[in-house]
Amino acid sequence: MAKTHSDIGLVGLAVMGQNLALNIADHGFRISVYNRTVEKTDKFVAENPNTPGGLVGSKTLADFVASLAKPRKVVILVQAGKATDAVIDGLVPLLAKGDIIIDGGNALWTDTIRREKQLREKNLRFIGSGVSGGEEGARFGPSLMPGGEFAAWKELQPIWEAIAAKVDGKTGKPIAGAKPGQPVSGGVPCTTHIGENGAGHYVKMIHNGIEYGDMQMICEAYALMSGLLGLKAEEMGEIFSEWNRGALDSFLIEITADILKQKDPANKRKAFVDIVLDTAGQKGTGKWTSTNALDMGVPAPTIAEAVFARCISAIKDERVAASKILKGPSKKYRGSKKALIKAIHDALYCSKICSYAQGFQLMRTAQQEYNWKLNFGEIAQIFRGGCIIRAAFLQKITEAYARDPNLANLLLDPYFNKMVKQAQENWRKVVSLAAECGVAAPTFSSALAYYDSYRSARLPANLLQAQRDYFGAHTYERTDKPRGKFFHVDWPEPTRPQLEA
Ligand code: 2AM
Repeated sequence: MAKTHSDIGLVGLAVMGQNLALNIADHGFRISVYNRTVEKTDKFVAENPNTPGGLVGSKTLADFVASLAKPRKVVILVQAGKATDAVIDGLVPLLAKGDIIIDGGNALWTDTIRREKQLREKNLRFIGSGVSGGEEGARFGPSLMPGGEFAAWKELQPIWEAIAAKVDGKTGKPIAGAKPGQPVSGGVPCTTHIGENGAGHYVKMIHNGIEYGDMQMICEAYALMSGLLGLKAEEMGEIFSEWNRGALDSFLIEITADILKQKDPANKRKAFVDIVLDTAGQKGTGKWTSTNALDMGVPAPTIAEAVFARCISAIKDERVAASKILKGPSKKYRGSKKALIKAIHDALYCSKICSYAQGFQLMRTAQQEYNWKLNFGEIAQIFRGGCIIRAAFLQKITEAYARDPNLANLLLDPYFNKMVKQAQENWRKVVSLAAECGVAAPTFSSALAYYDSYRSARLPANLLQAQRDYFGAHTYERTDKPRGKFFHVDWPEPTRPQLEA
C-alpha cells in the first residue's frame, strides 16, 4: 500500500540537499522536499520521477510539514548561520511536540548547542549532524556525525544508517560498491550517535581541521619533491600512486596522484597543476578548529599552520613583490633521489600522526568542557568511509583506542610510537633540508616541534615563567617543592631608558 505520509522531509535544494534527498529516496524512504525558491523544487521533482522511495515536492512550508509522518523529521541543508535560523523559525510554529529538526549544514557547534536548547524548551528535538564527503558523498554515501538527544537519534538511525557510507567491520576498508555510483547495503555504516547537543558538529569541525592538515602536508611533500629534486608533476603523480598502495593509502593521496597526472585542458602539453594559480580559499572550519584550540589552550599547531598556509597563499601580490627583495639560500640537494623521496614519505607520515593526535586531543578536551562522552575509536571508524580524510591510517587509530580507550595522546600508542621511532630520522632530515634549502614546510616542521615538545620532560618554560615573575609578579612554582605552591622573587626595578633632560 502506498504511504500516505513521507518518512522524512528536507529543506534546501542546493546541490548537497538534492543529493542527500536522492540518496534517501534511493534507499526506499519517501521524502518530501521544500525550497524557498519554488521553481527549484518543481524542477528537482520533475527531473527525478522514479526514485525507489519517491520524492514529494511542496510549494509551501505548511504543506511540506503536513506531508510528513509523525514524529516529523525535517533535515535542513541551507547555509550555516542566519539561513539555518530563518528556516528553523519558519518551521517551529508548524511542528508539534516530539518532532525532530536535523541540521545537516556545517554549523558552528556552539550554534547547535544554542538551537538544541531553544528547541528543547519548545518540546522539539534537534540533531546537529555533520555531513562529510562533499557532493558525491551526500549522493552515494556520506560519513554522518549526528549529535543530540539519544532518543531522537534512534528515530533517525534507520535512515541515517541506510544512506551512510559503509566500511568492512574488521578491516575498516570501504566495502566494495560503497564507491560513488553504487549504493550498497551491508557493512558497518559510517554513522554513529556522537554525543549530546553540539557534539556531532564539533566532531565534523575537527574532521575538517584534520582535512586542512592532510591537504597542506601533501602540498609540502609536493613542494619538497619539486623544490629539492626538480621533479615534474607527472613523475610526482606516479610517486603518489605508489604511496597510495602503502601506509598512506587514502582518498586525498589518490586524488593528488590523479591531479598531478592531469594535463591542462587548454594546452595538453602542460601539466594542469602548473597552470593553477597558487592562492587557496577557505570556508572557515579550519579556522574554527584553530580558534577553538587557542580558546581551550590545547596545542594544535599543525592544524593552525595549515590554515595559515592558506592565508599566506592568499596574499599572492605581496608575495610576488617580496620574492624580488627577500633572498633565500642557494644550497641545492645533491644526495640520492630515491632516499629523499622515501624520507619525504616518512616525514609526511609522521606529521600526519601529529596532526591527528592534535585533532583527537581537541575532541578529548572538548568532551570534558561540554560533558560529552565521545567514543574515539568509533569516530575514527566513521571517518573511514565517505569522507574526505578517509584513509587506511584511520583503522590504526580505531585499533589504538580499542587497546586503550583513555589513551592520552595517539603518539603514545605502541603502534604509532613504533612508526615514529622508525621514521623520525627521515622526518628530521627532511625538515632540516627544507630549512637549509629554503623550501617552506610549515606543517612538517611544526609537527616535528610538537613531537619534540610533547616528548620533553622539561621545556624552557622555566625561563618564561621567571620572566613573567620578573615583570608582572606572576609567581612561579619550584621543582623542589610540591605543585600548587607559588613563589615570587623581589626583582630589582627594571632599568628603564633614561630620557634626555
Ligand atoms: P534558494 O534556492 O531559495 O536560494 C543554499 O543556498 C540553499 O539554502 C538554497 O536552497 C537556498 O534557497 C537556501 N536558503 C538560503 N537562505 C535561506 C533562507 N533565509 N531561508 C530559506 N532557505 C534559504
